[in-house]
Amino acid sequence: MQLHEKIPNNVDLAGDRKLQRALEHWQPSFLEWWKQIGPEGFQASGVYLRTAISVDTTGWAHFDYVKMPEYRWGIFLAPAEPGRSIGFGDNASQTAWAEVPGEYRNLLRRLIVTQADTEPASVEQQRRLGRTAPSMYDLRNLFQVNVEEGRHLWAMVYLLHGHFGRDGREEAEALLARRSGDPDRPRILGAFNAPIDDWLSFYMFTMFTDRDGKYQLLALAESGFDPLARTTRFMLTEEAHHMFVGETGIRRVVKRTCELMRQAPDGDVRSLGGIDLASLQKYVNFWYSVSLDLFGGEISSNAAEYFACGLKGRANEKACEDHLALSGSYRMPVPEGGRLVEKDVPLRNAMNEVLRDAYIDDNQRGVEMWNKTIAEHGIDFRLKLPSRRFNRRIGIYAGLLFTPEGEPMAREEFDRRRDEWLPSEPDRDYVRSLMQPVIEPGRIAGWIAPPTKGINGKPLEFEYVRLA
Ligand code: BYC
Ligand code: FE
Ligand code: FE
Repeated sequence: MQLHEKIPNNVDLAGDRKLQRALEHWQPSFLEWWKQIGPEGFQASGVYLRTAISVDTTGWAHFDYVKMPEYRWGIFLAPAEPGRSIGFGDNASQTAWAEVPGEYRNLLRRLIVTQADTEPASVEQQRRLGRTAPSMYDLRNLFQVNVEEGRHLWAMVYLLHGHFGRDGREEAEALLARRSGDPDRPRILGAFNAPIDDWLSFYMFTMFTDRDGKYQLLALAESGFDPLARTTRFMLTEEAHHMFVGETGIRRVVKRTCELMRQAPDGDVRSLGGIDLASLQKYVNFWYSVSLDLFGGEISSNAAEYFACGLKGRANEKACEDHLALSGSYRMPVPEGGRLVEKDVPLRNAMNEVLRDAYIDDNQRGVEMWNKTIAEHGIDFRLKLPSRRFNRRIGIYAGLLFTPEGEPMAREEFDRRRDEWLPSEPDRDYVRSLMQPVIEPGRIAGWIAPPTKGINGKPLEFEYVRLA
């Protein structure tokens, strides 16, 4: 463990002078990017942050006040498993690769660059949220997520510099040059170009979009390219907190809404400054569907190739029975002439869909927690995940129209009912109107309930951010 170097790491960076120099050269560009396009304001404030200092499952995190630009972004790989072999695909049982196999170089680079690109993109998307935080606790969580996404970028840039030579260095530069939402040089994947300028969207993003991160990282943690498997395995430990922020954030909004519903004589929570459950459902519909798109097409030769080569597996591949996936198939409803027809797709080509299934189940569990809160207040309303076909832009359902229940429908009816299902401009304006900063320690905005506990055993009134 080399914690006190310029770039903290557990990969013996000092033993590879060339790589160390390359990364130390990239570091100022990263910092320049962070200052330019990272969190707006608060850069001189002390934030009570968690910093990764080891990869032990216990005690890997250290909490203290840090100014964000001084955060110790480090490179940490999960410990090597001696004798690890590739767990799936045509190369199954071969020894896992410590170096990039020449024939897979382009495929691997593409996977790593795509993963890498999402990390700075999310920081850019969230950069203005600090100004409207509903509490100091939430403000701190936002910055925690932001610095860790920065570290995830470091994790991928380490792979690019360490294993892809000059191309890798160029890709690492390009990662700092693309910009979320920029029409000329956008981020690679759709959802990472949508602005996140209200806190409800932030919780939805950390619930649904960071969870795509979890499943993509689980699939990459199975990779035959061992450095990728090890780095993503450690990233997953940080990811859990991001999804916690989203899931509990929405749960707190739900709770507050329910309290207000019982206070408002006619149940109109907007008159009391709350977010109505119908609007929450629309935000769920939007963020869930754009996040489903991140899994790629239902029928994908790219996915088949990644699996065949042993580059990207299924989440928890070890629990699967057949690691070759050559004989199985996956039955899915495929649009044909305005109808849905059940088709059997060769399993390898359906790997994106297999991963999406695991993701959907995981989300369902979260929705049930929110519904428990609603039920506890005696309110007859349940939040639902819409059909996976609803509002899609990628894959076989893209460009077609479906109800939230997944039934095909005509354009005219969809247009008429759109605002029942997706946030309308007035809905967004209303939610934005609630975004007034509340950052005195211990205080909380009126549209969200306080968290049930603080960070790292600290009380809610703790000064999580020392404003400068
Ligand atoms: N937007 O065969 P197809 C995270 C492209 S999130 C735009 O259907 P494939 C995080 C695709 O590139 C996790 N384009 O899909 C979360 C292809 O282009 P070409 C990020 C898209 O390749 C929160 C074409 O459409 N990690 O960590 O099997 C905060 C047809 O492709 C999209 C990864 O994504 C889209 N949504 O699957 C911070 C893991 N989807 O070849 C961080 C690495 C597809 O025609 N990436 N396309 O030019 C992958 O595994 C795959 O690239 C994908 C796409 C699953 C994304
Ligand atoms: Fe990340
Ligand atoms: Fe994340």
